[in-house]
Amino acid sequence: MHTDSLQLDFDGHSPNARSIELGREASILQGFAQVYATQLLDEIRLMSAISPFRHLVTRSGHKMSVAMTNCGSLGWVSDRSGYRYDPIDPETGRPWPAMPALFRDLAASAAAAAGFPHYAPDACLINEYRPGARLSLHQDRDERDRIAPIVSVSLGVSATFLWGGQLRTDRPRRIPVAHGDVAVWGGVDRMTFHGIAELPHGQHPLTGDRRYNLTFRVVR
Ligand code: MD3
Ligand code: FE
Repeated sequence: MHTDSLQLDFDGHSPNARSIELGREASILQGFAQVYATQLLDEIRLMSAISPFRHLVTRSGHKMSVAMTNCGSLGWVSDRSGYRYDPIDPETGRPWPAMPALFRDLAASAAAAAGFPHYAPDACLINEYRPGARLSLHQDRDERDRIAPIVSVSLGVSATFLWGGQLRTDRPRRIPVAHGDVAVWGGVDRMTFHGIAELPHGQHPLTGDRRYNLTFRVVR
């Protein structure tokens, strides 16, 4: 799609949505999720009452500054033994909350709008950023399927997305991501190094000083 300066309506989703291309199979659909934001945040609140946000520890013993929880049949977790997808929340001993229909439908329609039809994620990682929280450059490589896209939904305070290359040493581009933006990365761009710069102090009417990010994945 070459829609940089085009006004799109994405099947009536969001009248103000525009698409920015980052790579051949990577794009940001600006504002795509904006009309669903209140409902998405309500769902996050309900789910985090079942499986609370927590600061995971990496294999090296470093506590992550981003707090995380999951929904769907699998959830991403990290501890001293490494990273994995687990059907059980290790904190509660219970399955993760089910993925809400709104989440599934939004992820599938964003993927379709970006050129990936029939998207059916089995995991959704939910990240919570407070001021100062960051995610250093990494690849998402714990999923069996390394072609199916990852769909990411940004909510609340704006952040700077770091878009690297195929090597950790490639200098990243800095791309602002705002409330309601949806990013879709698949195919040749799926293994790109990426991260989030330290969240600045800011305020959003729906989230206060926080940013939330949903990342949908096809794990199995
Ligand atoms: C580009 N989250 O949870 S999502 C993560 O905003 C993660 O919380 C960030 O990276 C966040 O793993 C960024 C955007 C994203 C996700 C996966 C990608 C970008 C990607 C995979 C390949 C290339
Ligand atoms: Fe990632």
